[in-house]
This record gives sequence, C-alpha cells and structure tokens, in this order.
Amino acid sequence: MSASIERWVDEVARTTHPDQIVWCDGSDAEIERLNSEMVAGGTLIHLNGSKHPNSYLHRSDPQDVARTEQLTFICSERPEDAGPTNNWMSPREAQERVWPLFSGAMKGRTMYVVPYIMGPATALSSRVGVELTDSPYVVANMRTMTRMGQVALDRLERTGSDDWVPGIHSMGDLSPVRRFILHFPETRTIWSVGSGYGGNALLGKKCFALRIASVMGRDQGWMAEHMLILELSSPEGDVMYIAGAFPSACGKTNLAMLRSPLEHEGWRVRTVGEDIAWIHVGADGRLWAINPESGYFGVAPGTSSKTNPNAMASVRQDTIFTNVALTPEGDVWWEGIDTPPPSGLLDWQGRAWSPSLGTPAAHPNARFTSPATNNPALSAQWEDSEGVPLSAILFGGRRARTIPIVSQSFSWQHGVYMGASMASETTAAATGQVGVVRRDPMAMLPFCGYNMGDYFGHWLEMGANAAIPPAVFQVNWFRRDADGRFLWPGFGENLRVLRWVRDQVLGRNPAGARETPIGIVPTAQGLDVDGLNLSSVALNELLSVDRGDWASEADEQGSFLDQFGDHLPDELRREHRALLDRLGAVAASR
Ligand code: SAT
Ligand code: MN
Repeated sequence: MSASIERWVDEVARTTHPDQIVWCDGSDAEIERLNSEMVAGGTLIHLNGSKHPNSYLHRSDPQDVARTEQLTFICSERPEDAGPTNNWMSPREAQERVWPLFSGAMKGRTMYVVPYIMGPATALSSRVGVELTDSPYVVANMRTMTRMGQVALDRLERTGSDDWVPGIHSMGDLSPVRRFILHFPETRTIWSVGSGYGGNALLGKKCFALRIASVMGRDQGWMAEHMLILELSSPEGDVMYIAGAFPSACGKTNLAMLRSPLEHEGWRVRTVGEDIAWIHVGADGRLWAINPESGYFGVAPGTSSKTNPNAMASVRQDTIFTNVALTPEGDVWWEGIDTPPPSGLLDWQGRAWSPSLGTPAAHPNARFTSPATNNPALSAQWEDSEGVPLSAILFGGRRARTIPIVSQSFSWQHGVYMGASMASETTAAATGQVGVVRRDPMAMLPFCGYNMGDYFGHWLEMGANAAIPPAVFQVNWFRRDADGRFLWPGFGENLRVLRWVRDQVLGRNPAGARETPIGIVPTAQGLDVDGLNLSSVALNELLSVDRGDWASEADEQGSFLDQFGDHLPDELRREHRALLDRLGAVAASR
C-alpha cells in the first residue's frame, strides 16, 4: 500500500475526525455490507428483486439534486489561469474559507478510502485517484462508475508509481450556503463539501476525469473531453469510431447506446463510452480514445424502450436509481418510461403522488447508475488498452433554430471554431434556469479546469500533432418548427445522420453534400429519410442555413470569443472573420 496515501489519509482524518476509517477493496462482500447498512439506515431502498434484481433507490436531499456550477471553483494561483468562464478562488482563500468546513465534518461518520482507476486497469493512459468520503452512497456509485478498490492500489504498485489524484469529499451539513466544489490544478487536488450528488460528489467523474484531467492533458499532450464514444459498423464490413461532445442531458447516453433500426441490414452501433473520453495521438497519427469510466450515470426521465432500449436493459439489475418515483410493488417509475403512472406512486421525495398534483413524480434530473457490462450493445473494444481510433468528432446541443441537423467543418481549425462557438439550451442537469441558450464550448464550459482560450489553443495543437485528425461535424437533433414541435424524430433515427457522417469520412458523398457558409451540409437527397414521413418542408428546414439567424449567431459567437482576449488563438479569430466573409458573400449574391 502506498505510504503517501496512508500519510494523507491520517492527515485528513486529523481534521475531519471520522469515527472510523474503512479502506475499500471493491469486493462483492464489501458492497453487500455497505448496501445492507444503508438499507438499515434508511438511505437506500431495496427494490423488488423480481423487477430489478440487486437494485436500490436513493433519495437525495431536495436541495441537492444537480451539479451546482455557481459553487464550483478553479483554485489556481492566478485568476487568469482559470479564465473568464470559470469561478475562481485563490488557494489561500480556499484554505481560509473552505478548509474549516471539513473540520470535524466526519464526526459520527465513517471515512471511506476509495482508491480507483479512471480507464482500463492495464491501459497506459489510465490514471489513479483516491477519494476520501463520508458517504457510503458515493462509495457504491464509485464502485460502478470506476475500477475501484484493491485493483487501483495494485496498479500503483505494479507501475511503481506514486502518481494519484487526491480528492476529499464530505457531505457536510448539505446546506447550499456551505457547499463548495474546489479544484486545485497546480497540485491536482479536489475538495468537495456540502453535496452528495453526482458530479459534485463522485470525484472521479467531472472533477478528476474532466477538470483536473484537462489540465494534465494540456501539460502532457492529451485531451480530456466531455464526449461519448460509439462504434459504427456498416453492412460493407467497415468499422468506425465516432466521439461526440454534447452538454449534460442532451442525449449523449441515448446516442452512445443507439439501437440501430437497420441492425438486420448490418448497420450496427455499439457503445464504448457515454460521457467522457480521454484522447491521445497514436503512433499512426490518428487520435485514439479511451472511456475512463466503467458505468453509466444516465438521466432516467425520458428513457424508455422506445428511446433507449439498451439503457432499459442496462438498468434491469445491479442499478442504483436516484430520485425516481417508487411504485407500491417496489418498482421504479419516471416520466417518459413505457407505462402510465400506476396508482399509489411515491414521488422522488417519498411523498404520495398523483398526476393531478401537476408536479413531476421523478425529479427531471433523476439518474440511474449501472455497470457498462450490463449494456447489451457494449463494444467488444470498450476497454482495449490502446483505446479506439476516432474517425469523426460530433459537436451537438439543443437549438430550436439556426443550427442545421448536421454540418461538416472545412478543416480541423474550422472544426475547433465550431466547437468553441457552439451553444445549447440549458437543462435540469445543473441548477439554474432551464431552456436558455448559452455558449458551451465543446460541452466543456462547466468542466474545463483552465482558461478556455488556452484550451482552444490545445485543441489546435492536438490537430497539428495528429497526421490524420478526425473529421469534425456539428449536429442538432432539437430543431423545432414554427409551432415548437421537433422536426426530427431523433433517437434510433439518428443512425441516418451517422451514415451521412460515415459517407463524408469515406469521401463517398459527392452528390449528397453541398457547401454553405457555415460548413458542408447534406443535400435534400444526401440524407436518407425514406420511411420517416418527413415533409419536404421539414427536411428543408432541418438542412437550412438562414442568413438572418446566422448573422446574429455569428455576432454572438464573436462576442463570446472576445472575452478570452489575448488567450484566444489567432486561428480562431481568423476562422470567425472567414465565417463573416462567407456569410457576407451569401448576402451579396442574393
Ligand atoms: O451530475 S453529473 O455531472 O455527474 C452528470 C452531468 O451533469 O453530466
Ligand atoms: Mn456529462
């Protein structure tokens, strides 16, 4: 066992005063013991084993149901290194203001030592973290989401490495006024207090695998991205890997687990990852990606056997549900699941519920935590130690107008511009107003651990270091008509867009694509819409690039990027000007 970990555990215990310290080994016996303790203590409800074997329901504190971005800070020495899009707190202020919240915080509780690996146990690009937490619910989630326990200590020992990322987590008193999620990029350390929820508390996920790892990637020449990774196979036998960056609760999990409606023809989609990708330049000049996680922390509402049959199969067993509704039979229920609400339902707070109340029974950000190995469509390559080679990167978001269903960038640089300027309507995954358009570069706005201007520079550099960078696309499944209805059916039918992407990557599509000022867009014949019952008006709308909308879009992109000042790479300024020129050219030619 690493002596440095032991020393640190002692040191933290001297401040937090837990009643006892438990080193987690990740064994079955351990999780069974933890689960029964939580059931006995009332923080976990054992679900009906005939409906969901080995599965549980957890209810969060009602004030603690989503990530709290306003309480999330980057604690670099200099504010400039956090950049204009992050909250910044100096390490000294953190010490004075936040460290005292850990003082005695674990009195009466157990402190769990949770060693974990982000990435496959044998992959060179994997990294080790250790989370100290006083929440057994967090331990149970970390066990599904990461390779947790002895396996991580073994890896340190085997590789003779003392390189691990420390994270301290305490539930504190759960009060939002004493809640802080802090990241110290210089010392690669994480402190989290006052929340037990998802990305606030499972420190391997957003805190390490994105915020701290993005800094490590900048320093070491790789990338940590908020991306799904999927495998697309065609009837012709080619296999292609596609990564996709979408903001939280915009369908990453659904796309990564897409069940192909054309499976019988040989069009297959398999999952490598559904939330995070760590990306390296391979010896062959391509970008290779691993999924650092081993489970899925997916949004439950809206998940059904129609929208995501593979997720429904994944949550059948061995699943922790958080903030869903409970049926009298001990089954779970949420809005959008396959069945109407049964009577006698208890809502996510455990209160009697009926549709007449007009409130949702499940919290809109209710989640399931399931092991990746439950996924019937898991890629055989999902934990290859080299990762998988990326042919394409998709940038997506929710946009009611303006953004066509799919467009390809003219170059890597233009692709980086597309990612840097993308926007999406906000969702319930973070507290705050839902449905307002905000710029969310590469879907990393809440997750980049350093100045995003420098981050764009890192993207440009990664492309330059890769002889064969992936093709870059922007997608939007969420465009609406004048009456506010979605124009595109989405879900399984998104395969049609993936097929167009593949054709573009293979250079097979001369008649199916046309150049527009914003990128290469399918022609009306280019996208297969056979059998979709899509009117030509709707199809044209999905493919349209409206001059007026784009004039203001380009303006907003420009002012967003301006805030990065000197940190904004010149290449992106040039891309912005080139976009304005191309839009101007269209205006002039009409
Ligand atoms: O709460 S999490 O950050 O883990 C999920 C998400 O917002 O993507
Ligand atoms: Mn996410």
